[in-house]
Amino acid sequence: MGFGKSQLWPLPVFLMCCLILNHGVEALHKVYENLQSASAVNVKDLHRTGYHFQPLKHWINDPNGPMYFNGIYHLFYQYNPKGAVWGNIVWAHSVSKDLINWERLEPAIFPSKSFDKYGCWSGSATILPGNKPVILYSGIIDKNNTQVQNYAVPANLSDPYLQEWIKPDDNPLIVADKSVNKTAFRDPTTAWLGKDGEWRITLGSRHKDKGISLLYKSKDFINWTRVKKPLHSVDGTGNWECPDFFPVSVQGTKELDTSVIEGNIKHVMKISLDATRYDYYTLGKYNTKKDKYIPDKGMVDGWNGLRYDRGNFYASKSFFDPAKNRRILWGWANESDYVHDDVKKGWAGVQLIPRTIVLDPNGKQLLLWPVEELETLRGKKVELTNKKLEKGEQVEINGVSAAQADVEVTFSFGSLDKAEPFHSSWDRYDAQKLCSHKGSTVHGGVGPFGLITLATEKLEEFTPVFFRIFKDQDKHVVLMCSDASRSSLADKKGTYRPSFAGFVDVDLTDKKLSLRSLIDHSVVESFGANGKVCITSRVYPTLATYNNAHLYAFNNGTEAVKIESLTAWSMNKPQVMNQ
Ligand SMILES: *[C@@H]1O[C@H](CO)[C@@H](O)[C@H](O)[C@H]1NC(C)=O
Ligand SMILES: *[C@@H]1O[C@H](CO)[C@@H](O)[C@H](O)[C@H]1NC(C)=O
Ligand SMILES: *[C@@H]1O[C@H](CO)[C@@H](O)[C@H](O)[C@H]1NC(C)=O
Ligand SMILES: *[C@@H]1O[C@H](CO)[C@@H](O)[C@H](O)[C@H]1NC(C)=O
Ligand SMILES: *[C@@H]1O[C@H](CO)[C@@H](O)[C@H](O)[C@H]1NC(C)=O
Ligand SMILES: *[C@H]1O[C@@H](CO)[C@H](O)[C@@H](O)[C@@H]1NC(C)=O
Repeated sequence: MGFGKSQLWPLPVFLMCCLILNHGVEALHKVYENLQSASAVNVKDLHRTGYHFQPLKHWINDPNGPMYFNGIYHLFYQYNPKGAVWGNIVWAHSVSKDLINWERLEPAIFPSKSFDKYGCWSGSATILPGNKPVILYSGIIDKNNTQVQNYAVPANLSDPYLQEWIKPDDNPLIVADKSVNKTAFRDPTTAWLGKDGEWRITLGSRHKDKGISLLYKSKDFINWTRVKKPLHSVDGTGNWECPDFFPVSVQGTKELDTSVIEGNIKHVMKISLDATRYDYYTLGKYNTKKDKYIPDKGMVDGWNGLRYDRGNFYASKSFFDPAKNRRILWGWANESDYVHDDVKKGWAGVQLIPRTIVLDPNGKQLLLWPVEELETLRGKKVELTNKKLEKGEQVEINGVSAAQADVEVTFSFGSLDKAEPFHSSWDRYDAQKLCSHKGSTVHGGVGPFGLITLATEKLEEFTPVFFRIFKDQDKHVVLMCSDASRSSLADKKGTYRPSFAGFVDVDLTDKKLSLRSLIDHSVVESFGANGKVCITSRVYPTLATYNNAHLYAFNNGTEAVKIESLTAWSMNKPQVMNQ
């Protein structure tokens, strides 16, 4: 699960935990006791999203227990019913028929018993044989943050919305044995069934600086025993949160239930690294005999590894959707402003647009893409084709609501000859650093070119999403950036405005690069090269808001680029009903 923010705050705070890793990275989790039950008086609309998932007010974090059951998608999420900062966490609950339009229900799980009195933290749903959903979640049992694993079941399986959940008295199901760290012991996954007929789950933990994904087994889902060796662990990565472990199909058109453990598949192991607050994954093989996950050769296992998203995206969780044979990923984007801004706004956090997960045909990474249902919100459309952009040119995309839009564009370029050299001193893993000094205003050879989102006419405020291509001996390096550094004129020193970036492992033989951006007031969620690199930025423009926001395509590279095709849509608001 994810906590609140790690920014300085002048009021006295209660320091909950502090981990210092051998890399010198430090993550401070602060709990704002004085604010966590300060109910929002006014909920500010400015910067609230139009089509992303948000409750009416207050704090949200991790998506929990997503599932499809009898024609309905369920989304639970960590929610503070009392304030706009982390605290008082319950499992809020919403249901949908299409992952886009939602109905809000009463919280499904909230502290009430000795085994979850101090908190109901993250967890997952499993549909047991006989079509019986069960939720596993982490309960906090004392003021020392001791964690246990509990289960909950629907009170009435005939209720199509499964509104009421029961936490049976034989909870907790799993307590930490002596060799396990009971305060880093949380976030159980969806269970999968082994060939021996036993269920397995994994959950996040640590031992000193080693990140661990503990493995538990059970015949009946009630009596769980720890498998001595963890499913996976990596030295020097610190605390692991919200692990996710699932198969992806190799060359398949259908994705797979979590219990598929053999066949033409690879396994994905995703970890939310508490120390850096990003979601990392590797691809590999699940050795079912040894009950061990083994990453493929060449995979980087740690904070230089592959990420679902290079920006504000954490504590994600996937589920298998049997209705459309796909795997769907939910991820949480926190705010990038200050705690006192959130208290003033009366809200904090959004769930990003659910994404499908498939294996890249190259077998080396995943491709993520917004679920097709999002397209039902597309309204007014404008198109642009065959538009050449010389160096320094930009073209405005008129006719759509630029603050609430979906844009798909394909750029092409005649030649890569002018690509700038990639210096050997640059860190191959630190795209963000490169983007921070090779931003959109720094002219290049091939690129920077891309979109300018949430912009004022004279670019006093703008969030560019763009590519830049470098030459590195016999190959090319493609940098993709989503740069928040000039996104807002709000005068705040030291505000978190990162130049999020990633390197795109893409074949450039056809001399084309595609980009899709979902723009939603304070969210810019972008997908490069069909979902090879995704970057989410949270930004707070002061002028480029509502009808004053503009959208452009631009080129600041010597090599002319062509917009092969660009389609932009104004996005409608989904229907969200309250019960
Ligand atoms: C919490 O930890 C302190 C210090 O280790 C200990 O004295 C206390 O008994 C613990 N409280 C509970 C409720 O476990
Ligand atoms: C269970 O849900 C069904 C459908 O909503 C309803 O008709 C029935 O009365 C419920 N049963 C109980 C015991 O609440
Ligand atoms: C156990 O976890 C807590 C919370 O992350 C941490 O402060 C502590 O150092 C951990 N202990 C060990 C031995 O890893
Ligand atoms: C729980 O499972 C373990 C391992 O299968 C077994 O040894 C133990 O007897 C079981 N306990 C209960 C109460 O059934
Ligand atoms: C392109 O470069 C010019 C000149 O440096 C700069 O004024 C402009 O803002 C740049 N465009 C973008 C999108 O950064
Ligand atoms: C989101 O907020 C920023 C700015 O406060 C922090 O730097 C990030 O660590 C935080 N991300 C998460 C996942 O909590």
